[in-house]
Amino acid sequence: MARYAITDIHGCAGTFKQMLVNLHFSKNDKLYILGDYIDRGPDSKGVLDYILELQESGHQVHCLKGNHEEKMLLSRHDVNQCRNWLKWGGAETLESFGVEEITDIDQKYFAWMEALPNIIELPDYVLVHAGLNFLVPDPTVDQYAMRWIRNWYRDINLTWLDGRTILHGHTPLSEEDIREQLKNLLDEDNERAQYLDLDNGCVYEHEGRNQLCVFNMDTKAIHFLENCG
Ligand SMILES: [Mn+2]
Repeated sequence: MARYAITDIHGCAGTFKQMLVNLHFSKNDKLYILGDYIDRGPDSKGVLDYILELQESGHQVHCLKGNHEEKMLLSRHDVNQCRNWLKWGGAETLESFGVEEITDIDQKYFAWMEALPNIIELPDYVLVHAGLNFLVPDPTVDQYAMRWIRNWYRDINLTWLDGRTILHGHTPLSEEDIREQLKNLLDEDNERAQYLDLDNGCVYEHEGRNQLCVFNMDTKAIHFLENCG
């Protein structure tokens, strides 16, 4: 049994599926996905369908809500939100569903997204999409920050964290920067480095990005898979 974390798939269904093949992902394993399943990439519908299929067949896939899911949910009833969402990669999402209007998408996808939590707390990990607002005494109160916050590492409250590690996505990093964060995380003398950003910008065709990153939460090994969609 293994526990894995990945994030920010952004419509890269082919890469996501290949990743699970490479992991030999089975019903004995757990997969945590930290949000942003959709937008920008070529097959957002394919990503959602695959996750739903895995969950329905009894695989342990636990999903968080990302800011892109929030934006899509808001776009159903708000013209201005929808205009922004289309520019943020929502147009590609509509295309993957083969529809022109967001209201033509099957309700089951919205119901699934609406039910997603913003945080999963485990004995050894805290999982969020973007990060935590440590400027308030209890960071679990600020649910908005969990989906949107950036540049929050300096504020981490180690007392609240209580020895756990924060895994998140949302801010794309190069492979080199992710490996550096992991090195700091594993360095016992570096007690403030209790975080790991797993977003390697799978959907972005930049040097050092364009890969899906998976973290084994038990062995603490990290693997990168080049976008193959
Ligand atoms: Mn995001």
